[in-house]
Amino acid sequence: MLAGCPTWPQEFAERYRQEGCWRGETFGEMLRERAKAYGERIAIVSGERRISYAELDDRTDRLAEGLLGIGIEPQDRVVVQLPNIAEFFEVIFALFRIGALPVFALPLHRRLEISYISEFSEAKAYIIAGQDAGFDYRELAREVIREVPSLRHVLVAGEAQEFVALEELYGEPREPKMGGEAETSANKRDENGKQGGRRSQPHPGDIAFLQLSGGTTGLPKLIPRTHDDYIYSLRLSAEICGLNDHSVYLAVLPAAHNYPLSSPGVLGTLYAGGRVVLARGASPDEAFPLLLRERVTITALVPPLALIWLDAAERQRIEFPHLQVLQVGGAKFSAEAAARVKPTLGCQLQQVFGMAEGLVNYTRLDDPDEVIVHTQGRPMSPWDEVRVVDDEDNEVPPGEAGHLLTRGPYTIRGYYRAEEHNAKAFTSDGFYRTGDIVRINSDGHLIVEGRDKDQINRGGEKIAAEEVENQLLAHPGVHDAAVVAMPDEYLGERTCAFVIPHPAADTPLSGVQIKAFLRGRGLAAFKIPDRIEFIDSFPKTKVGKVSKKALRELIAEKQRG
Ligand code: J2J
Repeated sequence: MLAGCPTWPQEFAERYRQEGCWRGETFGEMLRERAKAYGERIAIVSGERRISYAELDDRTDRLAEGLLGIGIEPQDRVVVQLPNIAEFFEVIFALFRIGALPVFALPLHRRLEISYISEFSEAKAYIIAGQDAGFDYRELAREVIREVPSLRHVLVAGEAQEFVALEELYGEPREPKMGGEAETSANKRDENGKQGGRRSQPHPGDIAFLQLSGGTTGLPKLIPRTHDDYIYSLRLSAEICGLNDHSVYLAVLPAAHNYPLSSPGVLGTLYAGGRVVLARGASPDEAFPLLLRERVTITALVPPLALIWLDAAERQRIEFPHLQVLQVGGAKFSAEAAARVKPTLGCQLQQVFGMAEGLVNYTRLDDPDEVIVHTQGRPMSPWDEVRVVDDEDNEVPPGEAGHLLTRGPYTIRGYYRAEEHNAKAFTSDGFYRTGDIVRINSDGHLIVEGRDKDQINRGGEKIAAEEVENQLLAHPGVHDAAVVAMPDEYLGERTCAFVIPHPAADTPLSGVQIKAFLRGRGLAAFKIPDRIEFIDSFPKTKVGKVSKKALRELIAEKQRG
């Protein structure tokens, strides 16, 4: 097991196993079994490519062999920053088979994020697309490898320039032996259970990958997920969403996000033997033709995108006869918009309130409209424990709003190598402090009322205020900075930075200059404040802390004009 990953106490692990939550599956074996069961049926559609389960399995083996060949070993960390292309899944399944750990970066991450997570996870390799969505990842890689000595390989899906092309690592296709299983050194086992004669099979209780947290702290936190716990979460998600081998899931959100990866997402669909269609863009222009051509049955959106789709579908008077379920989550979906889904798109809405740390709540497909439109659902597992508490961790009376705490068979017990932070983010008995303010109604459904964490939820994309503040403070002309959410009609929230200029600065600061400075430092564009307000001093709370509440009110008032 990877060091620095708190896991479940033994009694909990035993219970989760006994109750059948953890079935001892691993991702590598899961794909192997699906390939046996579904062979030539299509697993992934990516652009013009249609990849069968057998081919995915085979390419995964061949890539695993290539990765082993360049020295990627069990437990090694590999930063994966790929858009929604088939290679994303070939790469992660190959790493799963080796027992190496993907560290999921978002395509929008830039030098600051990638350098930090590579360094912190001591990653050995960095896997990128050559160029995508107008951005050259090779240029980013050049900067990152200068800063991170542990990175020995940059592998490129596409034109590699001075780096190694991922395609070169795939060994020769193999003819399957009788019985359907191709033998490669990556999956061949010797009599000691070692594969390829050099390593043992990943254990279901091992950490499978590291996921990035939405974050509330100055530096991003990494979430360790095991094969057992993650497969449980996607298996249950697939069940709740009614997935089977005829389901077609359209992935429009970047697959590195927990939501499109596992709720039930791409992995849940593959678990069910269905077909995954990878979209390169989320706009109606790109997604609608795919919905029709591929006869998509289920897809997942964040609220701002759902609004765009609803408007476009109404304008175009278009119908999607095969679409059964539209999932909306990642940020609060207004009841008004929720009520438009069924009449406009002719499919069932499912609200999803989840988190990369674990707990996922769903409205069920057969819930009454009232529940689907007005609540964010209920926990997916009977073993999810949720508590709603006041500031002193005492349970609030039923129906009242409070802080949501949770623990369960797929909710982490701590972040990777973050002992000090874990002591604050988890209770002493292992409940995760979600930072969400919720209320549970009389029939057990959760309603998200707000948030007590220092984070901005920009249309589903999470931004830790402290991380942006630290970057602002690096500017010599900035004396102090406080970052808050401001209401936005379209995204729900955008980011506003209040900045106190340095008294000794000789040239006056401008917002444009500060934004350029942040971009220059390599901060992802979605974290760059949408608005910068200069201020002489911050309003304070009674105990002398910066009052973010007062700042939020100030900017909301200014917006109202
Ligand atoms: C209000 N806030 C929500 C919702 C998430 C499924 C779905 C979403 C995520 C996700 C995920 C919300 N209404 N419906 O991982 O598997 C806010 C909460 C939560 C935070 C988690 C999944 N759905 N949120 O969004 O890790 O504040 O996961 O704590 O990105 O998003 O963010 P993230």
